[in-house]
Amino acid sequence: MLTGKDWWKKAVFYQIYPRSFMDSNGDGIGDLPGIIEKLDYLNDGTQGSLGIDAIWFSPFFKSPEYDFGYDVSDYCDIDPRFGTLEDFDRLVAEAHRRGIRVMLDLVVNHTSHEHPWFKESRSSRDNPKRDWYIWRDGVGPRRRPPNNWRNNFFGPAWTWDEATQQYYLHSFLPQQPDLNWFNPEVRKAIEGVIRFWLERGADGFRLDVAHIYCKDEQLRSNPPFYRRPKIEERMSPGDRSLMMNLYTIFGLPEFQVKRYNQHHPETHRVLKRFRQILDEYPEKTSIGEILSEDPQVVASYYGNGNDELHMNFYFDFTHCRWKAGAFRRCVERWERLLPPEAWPAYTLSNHDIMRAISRYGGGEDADARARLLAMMLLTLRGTPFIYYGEEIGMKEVRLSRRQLKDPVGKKWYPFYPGRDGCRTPMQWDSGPGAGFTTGEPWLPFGPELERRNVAAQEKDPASLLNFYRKLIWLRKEQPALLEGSYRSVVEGIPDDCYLYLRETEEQRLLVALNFSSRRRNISLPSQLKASRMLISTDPRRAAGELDGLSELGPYEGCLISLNP
Ligand code: TEU
Ligand code: CA
Repeated sequence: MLTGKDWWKKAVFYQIYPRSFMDSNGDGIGDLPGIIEKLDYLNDGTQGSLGIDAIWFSPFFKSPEYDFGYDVSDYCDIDPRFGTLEDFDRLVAEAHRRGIRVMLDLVVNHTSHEHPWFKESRSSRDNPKRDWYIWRDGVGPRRRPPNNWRNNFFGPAWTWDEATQQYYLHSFLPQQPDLNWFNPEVRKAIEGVIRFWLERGADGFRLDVAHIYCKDEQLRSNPPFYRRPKIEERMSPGDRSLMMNLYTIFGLPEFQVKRYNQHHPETHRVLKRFRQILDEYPEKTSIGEILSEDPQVVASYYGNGNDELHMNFYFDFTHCRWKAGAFRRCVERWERLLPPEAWPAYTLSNHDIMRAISRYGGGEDADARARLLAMMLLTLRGTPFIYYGEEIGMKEVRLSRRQLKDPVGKKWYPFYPGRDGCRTPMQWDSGPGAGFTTGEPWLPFGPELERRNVAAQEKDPASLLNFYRKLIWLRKEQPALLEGSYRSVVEGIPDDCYLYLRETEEQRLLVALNFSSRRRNISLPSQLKASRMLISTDPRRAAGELDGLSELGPYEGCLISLNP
């Protein structure tokens, strides 16, 4: 097990979506006993396993599942679909025994509408828990919503409650009422939740939408999107009034600048308090889901680098074009913006977005591209997060309207198919239940099941799975990958290649990535002498001594040791 207060800086994380990892009882839904069965696959201490060091579990707490666990009705219990608290204890013990740390998903911007807190809160206007949520009167004779805020899925952020004749706020579904983070009792209650799991063996938390806990206390309406300074600057006065008219005539309220319902300064105070709590226990960590187009804003959630969140997801890869320069600029920007002691965290996919392998077309080149992305993810300066199934090249699954489960997809289909396509069950083998279930899986399996499954890829030394395994185990032995500096190399490098150095005093490594489908000549600056190939994405290129590096094959990525 990685130990020490900074263990998470050296770790490779793996995200499990519990509904879809392994079903132990044939109901078609993954569960905790199922996950325990598969821990050896993740890390059994040998190079025959994936070798990851920590798991982030999407929520498995009690939930009516309007948003599949992101609507929690009891923070301190396991949903019976997934198991029991005893199963959880066993999961922690079995994971720790294998050196795997356990990260839980803390979903506390909102609760489920079935949470006892909300049930009390909505029971009457003078209930002591009324103020735990955000309740407001309707405005004017027609009792319109208190402001124009929209929720993040579809429609208004306010729902009218007949019984007590007020609106309540929800940044997601009406079944996900927002907690009032200005109420000290709410803060206390969530502190209790955090301590409950830390004491039960959790090693830390992923913080769901941690950038929206606190909202404008005056509940001011958001400006329409054309009020964004950048867009507005570019508009002529005529266009501006046209926009204004369109906006009022057609009411395009979805298009607004979220000025007043996110990134409130008070949220930083809440998160700093979380950090203090985590710091009371040894070796705990956190990672924030902070959504902003502006990386500077995301960076601010690190505080001074040591007093707020340990890590924040950097999501720029999830919408980066397939261009070497685009990826390089993403990384350089993040490296530049982070406070000196802040530690980056990179990810390609998660349970909300299209799988990376399918994002770039998914055709014939998809597998070669997936290998290249894997090499980048696992060699950058920072902690990599792998999404379950990524290591076997599971693809985004196209679903018909009838197959959809995610409310977001059901609402927007066919314009946006929702998030089910990236949440399909893990493919363990090519049998009828894909080794995932003996029953009917809750979502169908993906295309090319014969190839994209664990059993088939274990047998093939050239498989994506075996590439991940080699790279992850190799990473553990390279000080420059674990704690070295990062520096791009651009001189003499073709535009469609991305090269960088990872260096410590004892070791110098070069990562060379060719994003093009053609062979590329490389002329390294004279002071960089490639001396040893550690691993290439191309299984035909052997590891071993090198006398320089002069070319990269199509989509080839190489990890190379340099002469000191
Ligand atoms: O997601 C936050 C979020 O706003 C988006 O990623 C959202 O899921 C996407 O825009 C949908 O179109 C987090 C969780 O990761 C997500 O699964 C939850 O549904 C959401 O919070 C609410 O808890
Ligand atoms: Ca099950």
